[in-house]
Amino acid sequence: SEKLRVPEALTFDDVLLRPKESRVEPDEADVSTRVSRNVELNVPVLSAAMDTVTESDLAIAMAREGGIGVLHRNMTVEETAEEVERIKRAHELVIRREDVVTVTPGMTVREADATMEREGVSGAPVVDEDDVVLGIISGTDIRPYLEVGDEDAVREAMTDEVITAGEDVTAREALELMYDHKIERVPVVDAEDRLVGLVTMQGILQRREHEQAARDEDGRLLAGVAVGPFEEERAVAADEAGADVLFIDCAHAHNLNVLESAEAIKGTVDADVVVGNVGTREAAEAAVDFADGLKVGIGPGSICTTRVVSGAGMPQITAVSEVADVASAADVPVIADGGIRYSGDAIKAIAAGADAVMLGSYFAGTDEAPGRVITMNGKKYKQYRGMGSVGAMQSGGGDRYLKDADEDEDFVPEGVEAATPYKGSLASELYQLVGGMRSGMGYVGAETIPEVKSRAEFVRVSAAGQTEGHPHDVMITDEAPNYSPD
Ligand code: RVP
Repeated sequence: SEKLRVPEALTFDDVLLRPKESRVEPDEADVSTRVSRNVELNVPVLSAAMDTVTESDLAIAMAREGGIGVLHRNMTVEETAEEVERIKRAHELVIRREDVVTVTPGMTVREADATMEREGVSGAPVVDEDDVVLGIISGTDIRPYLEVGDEDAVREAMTDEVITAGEDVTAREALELMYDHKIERVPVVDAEDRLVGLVTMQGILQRREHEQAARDEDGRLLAGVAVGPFEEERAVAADEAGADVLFIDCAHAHNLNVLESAEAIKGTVDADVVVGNVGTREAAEAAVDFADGLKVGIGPGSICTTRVVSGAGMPQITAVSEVADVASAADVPVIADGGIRYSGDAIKAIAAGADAVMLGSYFAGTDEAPGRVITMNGKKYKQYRGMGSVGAMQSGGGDRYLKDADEDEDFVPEGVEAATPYKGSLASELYQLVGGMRSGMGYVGAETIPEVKSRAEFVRVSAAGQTEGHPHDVMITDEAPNYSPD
């Protein structure tokens, strides 16, 4: 019958990248990309908005390595704002006034020392009652050279020819001041010499360690936030707290109520708004005019049971390529969300048309993910659960998978609760992921992410070819850092 003349849809294991002529050395490939119309990343990777994956710790680690973390929304709106603020405060060049430890000129040296020791700092600006910077006092470690007694006033013991910087100071200017004057901290002051912040040598060196970091215009780490399609309040709070990208967090965004609300949210915030999830050309067309990015994935997730529970879904390679056809014509970035187990899957998703990839299970076992390490049969694991699982829905995320769920109504879950092997630091996991993607770029001869999208070609893989692609006919004796046989 006509009804059964159906199109084929493919996923990761159905395809491979066709090797092509190349001069691209993997370590020279440029993996920077756009995650949304106005936000750029240095590596094309996002961490999933799930309560066992992304809170501020993991988001900070992601942005330090050049990607972006998307905060989950199983928390109050106030907590969302606080989490965004934590990300934005990490790594700031200028420590903000409220976080700077100061002393007053009338304190004794003993009192000032006690304050500095308690706060764990080795020097502090001295300010008067109007917050005007009068001097700076350094900790006991360098004071023996000066003739200062414990009961002397700070006024007598401080350096009063204090070097300060203006509010628009750059890292380079601050470093020059520090070298020229052999100092380790520079108070930042406004036009009236009032303290507005502090730049420290330690802070600058820390930033240098993370040159790859993904930052906003003010040099702060990027922050992504998931908001429910009808959660305007959370969207506004996250936006005001400084979020760079909001992700409309919905299992089926091709729902007209969801789209209308997402468009309204887009109209009220400064942050970019990525709409998802979608999985078809038609859904992409419905959102592409107002969305700053489209996120693709209907059912591919490792903990997701949407396809078995609802009977609906789209294999991910086909879903990404359908959406990308529409999005690229409108110059809107596409994110492939879910189902990525190996680095090869990630670069296949980009070859199919994505600009970046989002992963959950891959990061859930890292140190920075929420939750503790558990040991079963001598192996270490961390908890990982779908946001549509009973456990996650009971703790607040109910409206993603089940609209209008009554509190005491039974849930119809679309996800499971699971454990995933413990993996160590996020940085080393991400390094393996991006390293494998770079190798793929070498094989297809693409120097940049846009070139992967335009240049890569797929071949179809049979079941025999699929078996051939994994280690076979051997017994693995040592685990590789980027391969485990499920
Ligand atoms: P994976 O990386 O395969 O673990 O997939 C993570 C993705 O799965 C998430 O980004 C989200 O789109 C989806 N997800 C999260 N919870 C559920 C569910 O309970 N069905 N699905």
